[in-house]
Amino acid sequence: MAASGNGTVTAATVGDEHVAVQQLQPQNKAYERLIKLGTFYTQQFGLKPEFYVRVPGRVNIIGEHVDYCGYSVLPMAVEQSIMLAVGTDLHQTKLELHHLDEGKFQSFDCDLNALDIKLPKTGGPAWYSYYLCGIKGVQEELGDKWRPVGMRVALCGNVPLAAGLSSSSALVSAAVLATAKVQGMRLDRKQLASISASCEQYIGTHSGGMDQAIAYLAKQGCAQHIEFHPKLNGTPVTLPTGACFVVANSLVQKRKAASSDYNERVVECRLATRWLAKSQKLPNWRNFIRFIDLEEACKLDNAAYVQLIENQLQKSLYTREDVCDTLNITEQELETDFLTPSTQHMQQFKLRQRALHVIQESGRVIKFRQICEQLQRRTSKQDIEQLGKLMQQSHHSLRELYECSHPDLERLVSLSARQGISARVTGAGWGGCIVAMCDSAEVAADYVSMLKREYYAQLPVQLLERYQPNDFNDVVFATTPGNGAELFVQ
Ligand code: NG1
Ligand code: MG
Repeated sequence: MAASGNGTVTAATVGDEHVAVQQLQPQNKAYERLIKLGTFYTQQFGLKPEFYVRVPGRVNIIGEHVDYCGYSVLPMAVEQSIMLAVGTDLHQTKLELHHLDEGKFQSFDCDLNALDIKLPKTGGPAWYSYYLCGIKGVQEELGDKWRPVGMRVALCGNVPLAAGLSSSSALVSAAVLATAKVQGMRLDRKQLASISASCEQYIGTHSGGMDQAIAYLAKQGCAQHIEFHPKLNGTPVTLPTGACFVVANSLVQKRKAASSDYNERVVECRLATRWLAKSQKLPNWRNFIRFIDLEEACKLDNAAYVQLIENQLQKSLYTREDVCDTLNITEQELETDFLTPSTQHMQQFKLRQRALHVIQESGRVIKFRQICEQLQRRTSKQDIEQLGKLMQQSHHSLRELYECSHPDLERLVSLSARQGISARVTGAGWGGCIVAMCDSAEVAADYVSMLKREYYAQLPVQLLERYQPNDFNDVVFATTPGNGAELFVQ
């Protein structure tokens, strides 16, 4: 049920074009956590919250490191989420943030007239910076129409941090939704997703829009094929009947915003695109930085694109000099036009490997979706095996060509393979989680027990102590596709 403008309550489904305001009810999945957060809000501010926001994390089934090149991805929302309890104060312009986990996340406040997202040289941004990104995104979207309004916020989250499950984007997207609501904007899901994707870049990561898109477009029961080009679109994809997806956290944390690995890959993709565009003698080759735009301009199919890369990018390592010579740019131009603040140190570029990964991975996403659609009409064991193969190929490519795996992720993937289960790193990598596909809930249960025994029980004692009481259920779990962003009133 949802409240409409005049206060009456009308039926609404999550996944509508806009985010409907729902009445918070005991049958809502997140009810208990939201009520607990509401109580915390009241303790902090002495008032009741005006509304609640819930934004989920996500697991990407296939299509890794392709979104920033314009290619489509296939994620689903997980149950874990970020939640906000929000109130406003029209008489002032202060933002106040209180995290339920006060020990870990210190309270924060600032004047909304002086928003300042600080990016320290080392250690990565403070937790509340992600919230500030969201506010800044809405402020820029509204331009002259922006009026700062005091916001009191209590928040909590159970998306594992720095684990490739998109805790950062869930927080940014939640901040965008809350701020948009306070500003009285029309809450269009695609528009909010785009604002959230652009403003997360204030954190310094040149990411694509996958996480923010699924945060808003997810629907219970299916994954989403998310396309970014020519415009943002989500198509529900029904996963094979019986298939059960398991997420396993390696417990290796990777704070992307505190390292340059991610942006280095983005830079290499942009340089490779420009290089290939020039090789095709396109008159406007200097305009290309995304693989997908070149594909369109040259009308390349996936196989022809792979061929082009193999012909034009033969070296396994390119130096600054190679790149500058071919692109007719000076080193200074390389630094200002291609290298981001965190990647100024780059001396060598693996253009061939990165390009091959992106183009082949983009092909795997399309195949994965096609097979899922075939499986809707007829179930075939071969098709399911084919999906597993695509996941294995994706992982292999991320390890060998994109170099974003980690020894502990490799251990998880090998243990999976030994049990006949296809698994791959999900999210940006270098740590974080794997996602595995099992044929049935029973197979998944066996698989989870095996990982608990063979991976988690072998962890160093300090870590073991932390997880034993709850049996690792928070770090290795089967997951089903949940809803995207939700807004509640009580
Ligand atoms: P995670 O793993 O959630 O940090 C990142 C990017 C995505 C995408 C994946 C790799 C952000 C906010 N998200 O996700 O856009 O590029 O890596 O596929 O940086
Ligand atoms: Mg993230």
